[in-house]
Amino acid sequence: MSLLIRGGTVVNHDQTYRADVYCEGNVIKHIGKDLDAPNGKTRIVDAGGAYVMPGGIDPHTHMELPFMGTVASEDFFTGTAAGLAGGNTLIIDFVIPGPEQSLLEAYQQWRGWAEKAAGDYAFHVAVTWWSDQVEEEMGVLAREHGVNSFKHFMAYKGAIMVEDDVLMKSFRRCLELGAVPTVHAENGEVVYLMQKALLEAGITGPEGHPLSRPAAVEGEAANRAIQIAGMVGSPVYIVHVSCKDALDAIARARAAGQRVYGEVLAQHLVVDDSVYRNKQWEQAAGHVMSPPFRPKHHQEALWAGLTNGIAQTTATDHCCFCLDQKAMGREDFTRIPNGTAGIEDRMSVLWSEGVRAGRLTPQEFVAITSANCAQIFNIYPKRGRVDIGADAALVVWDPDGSRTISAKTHHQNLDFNVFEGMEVTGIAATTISNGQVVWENGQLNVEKGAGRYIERPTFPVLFDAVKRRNEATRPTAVKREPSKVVTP
Ligand code: URQ
Ligand code: ZN
Ligand code: ZN
Repeated sequence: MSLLIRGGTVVNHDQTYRADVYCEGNVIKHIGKDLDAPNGKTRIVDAGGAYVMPGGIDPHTHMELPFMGTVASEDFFTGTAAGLAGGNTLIIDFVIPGPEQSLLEAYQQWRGWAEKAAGDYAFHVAVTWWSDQVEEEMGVLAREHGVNSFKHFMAYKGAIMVEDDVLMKSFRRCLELGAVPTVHAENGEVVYLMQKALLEAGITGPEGHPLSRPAAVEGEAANRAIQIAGMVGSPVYIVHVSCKDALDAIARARAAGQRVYGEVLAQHLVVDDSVYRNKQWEQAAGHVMSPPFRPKHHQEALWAGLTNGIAQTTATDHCCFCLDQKAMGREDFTRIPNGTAGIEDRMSVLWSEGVRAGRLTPQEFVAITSANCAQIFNIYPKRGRVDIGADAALVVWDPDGSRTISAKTHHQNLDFNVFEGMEVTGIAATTISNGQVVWENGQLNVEKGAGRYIERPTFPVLFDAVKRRNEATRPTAVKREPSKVVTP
């Protein structure tokens, strides 16, 4: 199958130029002006002056996640398909082993679930406990299965939360393997105590959720993870940074030369904590996710973080629970399954509130929706760039197209949308995945199982250098004369 995208303007994170793009199978073969189709079988896509960008990469999703006593309603087929409708051509989802479950066994479980995917996928693997077996299996996953990132939850006490000792051991192991440790940074102990106090005070509704996990809870944990990574010498990637407190911790570390990355969710950029005071329980509960939506002033800090490079990637933490699932917490907000959706709307929200609003250039848009993530997780320029030899995973982006976001019309398997009613400008006109047109003229043309697992190699060069530096600065014991003190 060959495909020729004509009449578009190629936008990469570092260049913009008018060119046609010719793909054969899943590879971009030629880029240039006025290309001809080599034969009558080539599919022509008329870009009509729109932008031709690398397909979006969402580094944070949870399709069909078993969590808080239920299973997320979005599965790998419907979720990746909804992403394709929004211009997203790769997700990095999470394998989250149960208590003392083998990481490899959990990885095989998730790989099985993902076989139905319509779009491409990769996996971070969560370290939810520690043992010699975990240490060993991290190596197998890194060497043999293309996993170069390991997740750590500092929240969710009594479920998947790990303590500082596991953070340190796992960060050391990541450094050894050349893998990136990532963290959900909230102080799970403090959240647990604040939840208890709120319930005892009779606050059982969704308004209790943000009260139990204020920005300080995230700022402290982000700083702690960063300090531990600093002592180990590993990089660290903070997922869903939602507040200035966490951004400031990242900024301090980056200013000191530490390799720290920050990820911002599209939802946290435009939704604030007033949603939890909605008189309608469903409207408030539908917004329960962690970290929670914050007071509005944090949004400007997050936008600033994306434009000044303190944060590098955007994501959605797409983790869907329908309202009847959210109702599990009707009498107790701590039992409301945490999670919201965003995979279909992230790129339009970022274009509309970022580029159209004058905060981001089109090249910066490509950086934060695709290229930076591809570089951090070591799949650039195969992904994250329109270039010869790169994957034919592209989006023809219509900068002037507009749509109104609604659960009534979205392709996500969820009866709620945190962007409900939002009019966005900037839409995916055509999405190409694995060299096939999978979205055009508002229609999905997807196939169950067409999505591929994308392996992500580890970073030996960079990490070996860090290990050498660690070796060179290893403290040594002071050599002393025999003590003169006579012990009784
Ligand atoms: O914490 C996460 O990232 C998962 C469990 C999704 N839920 C959420 O509220 N963010
Ligand atoms: Zn999280
Ligand atoms: Zn998550």
